[in-house]
This record gives sequence, C-alpha cells and structure tokens, in this order.
Amino acid sequence: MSQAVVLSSQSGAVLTLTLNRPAALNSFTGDMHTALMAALNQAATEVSVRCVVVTGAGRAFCAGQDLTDPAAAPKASGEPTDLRDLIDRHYTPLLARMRSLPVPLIAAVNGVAAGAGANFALACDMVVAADNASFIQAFSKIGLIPDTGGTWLLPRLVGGARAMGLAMTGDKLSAADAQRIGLIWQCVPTESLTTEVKTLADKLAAMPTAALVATRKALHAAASLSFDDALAAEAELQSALGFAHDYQEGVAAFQAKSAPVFTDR
Ligand code: T3D
Repeated sequence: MSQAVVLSSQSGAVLTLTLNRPAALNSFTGDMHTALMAALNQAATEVSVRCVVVTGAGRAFCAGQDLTDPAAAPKASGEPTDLRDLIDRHYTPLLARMRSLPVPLIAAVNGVAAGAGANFALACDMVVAADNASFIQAFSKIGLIPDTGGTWLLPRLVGGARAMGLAMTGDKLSAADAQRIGLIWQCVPTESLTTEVKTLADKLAAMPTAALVATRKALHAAASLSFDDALAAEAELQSALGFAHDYQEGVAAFQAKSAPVFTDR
C-alpha cells in the first residue's frame, strides 16, 4: 500500500501535517498539493484544532516544486511549459488557504527548504528551524522568479537589499543566519526542534485564537496601508474582538488572578 503524501496527527489542540515524499525531499506534486489543501481545509473546520504545524519527513522540509512532475517540467519535445496553470491551480489557492486559516500556522523546518518550499515555510505565521536546516531561493538557478509569495514576503521580512540578494544569487542561507537577519522566528538545536515547536504550538493553541488570527490579518493589511488607514483597520478589528467571549474571559481571568480558558475561533 502506498504511503500518504501528507501525514496528519493531532495531539491535544495541535494538528501536525507532515509532507511525506522524503525520497524527493518532499517536493510538491499535484497529489501533495491536493492532500495538503484537504488537510488544511479539514483543520479550518475542526474546532478541536487550535494550531497547525507543518513539517517534512526525512532530512528535508520541502524542495519546492517537483521538477520531474510532467505538469511543471519542460517537455522533451521542446514545447513550452505553461506554469501559469500550476500556479493558479495549486500555489495561489494554497497561499490563500494559509493566509485565511482560522488558527495559527507554524512551520517546523527540519531540513532544507528550497524554492516554493522555502516560501511555503515563510508564509506560515511563525517559522522555527533546526540548526541544520537552510533556506534557498532556488528559483533563479532554473530561470524563474521567487513565487509562492516570495516577492511579497522577502522584502517585508528582511528588507529590499537582502531580498534582492537572496533572490538573485539563490545562495543557501543557514537557519542561524535566517534568524539573525529576521527571516524566521527562531533557529533551535536540531535535536530540540520537535520539543521546541510543541511548546510553542501548545502555547499558541491555549491563547485567544481569534485575536491571534486578527493579529495576522492586521499585520498583513498594514503592509499596504497608510498609517491612518492602519489605525482605522486596527480599530475595526479591535472593536469586533471587544464584543467577543475571549476578551471578557481574558480580563476576568486577569482580575481573578486565574488562568483564562479561551474558546473563540
Ligand atoms: O512549476 C511551477 O509552477 C513553477 C513554480 C516553481 C516553484 C519552485 O519551487 S521552483 C524551485 C524548485 N526547486 C528547486 O529548484 C530545488 C531543487 N533541488 C535542489 O536544489 C537540491 O536538491 C537541494 C539544494 C534542495 C538539496 O540538495 P541535496 O544535495 O541535499 O539533495 P539532492 O541529492 O539534490 O536531492 C535528493 C533527491 O531529491 C534527489 O533524487 P535522487 O537523485 O536521490 O533520486 C533529487 O533529484 C531529489 N529532488 C530534490 N529536489 C527536487 C527533487 N526531485 C524533484 N524535484 C525537486 N525540486
């Protein structure tokens, strides 16, 4: 029996999705996109899930698009390949799903993250990487531009000069350097990746989910807003949160010096 290309396991309120094509460094195929999208859609509707972790099986996180996939690989006949269909069918919906996920999303980068695999990780809310992991904007080496959100994400995370350098050279960036320049949240010893990510995921899962998701929304929106418009967007989101259960709960627990139990999603 063939193994699932995306493994799913839930512990408490944390769902872990593992890309599972280790022999091809978990590179994306149509099947893997379909399975990942189904798993994320399921997580979005399952109220017991309050945080999602994505990681890779074996020694890599994800090597981007599977370059042997007939849908992506240049044809032997020399006939041009239209990548637009692949992007429209899989990558754009994947990024939209991640950005609208109603719970926090963590990338646990266990090894190399290249091409679309790197930007898939960087599009998560928080990125924790093992110190043997690396990030490669591999696109330029095969005649492409950073996609999967790379052109938006890179300059916002690390500034224009570093974004341009990473994108043009396609050089490997160690996880330690990725943390140093602000590309990722944290680089941790390889042997502690699982426990560090579990601690973070459990922590986020116990926090007010709706407020965390509104935080994501506000930070992303602010990137293209004027200061005044960002203030207006904050006011709108804050107003909605003020009417919600979790705010009542958080303030009541603070006043009672007790632990809050957040339930909004
Ligand atoms: O199609 C579109 O819509 C356009 C979108 C494109 C998005 C993209 O992601 S473009 C970028 C695609 N990815 C790459 O260009 C990365 C290619 N891979 C590499 O550069 C290297 O494999 C790594 C730097 C990631 C790792 O190097 P290393 O030396 O640790 O491993 P390796 O020996 O190169 O790879 C191990 C196996 O994985 C190998 O297979 P084999 O020889 O053992 O049978 C290799 O062919 C396979 N593999 C690695 N990356 C891919 C892959 N197979 C298919 N597609 C890959 N992307």
